[in-house]
Amino acid sequence: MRRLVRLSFLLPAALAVVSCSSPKPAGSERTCEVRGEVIRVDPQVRTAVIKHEKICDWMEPMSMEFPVRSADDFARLQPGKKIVATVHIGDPEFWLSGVHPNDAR
Ligand SMILES: [Cu+2]
Repeated sequence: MRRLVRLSFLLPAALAVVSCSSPKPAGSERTCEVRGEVIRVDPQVRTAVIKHEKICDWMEPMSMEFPVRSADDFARLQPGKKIVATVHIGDPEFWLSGVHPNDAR
């Protein structure tokens, strides 16, 4: 009987550990370099469709939409331009920063 009482105290503690470890901590964001060509931009919601090369181990080459948080970065994204940028990969959000023209080539 005494043992049962102890278990009933331990169970909620064990569940708390499990539920705390499933959402990733705030520091789990990582960054990768993005190289690609700007296809189009949407100033209303500040997103850019970029035809990108492979992005580290995160994504194969494709065209997709990236949210851009900074107005300065967004201003450097113009259709037809080749760029290098940084993608911040959070959970679940991702966004672009550090946009620069890619003059190589
Ligand atoms: Cu992609």
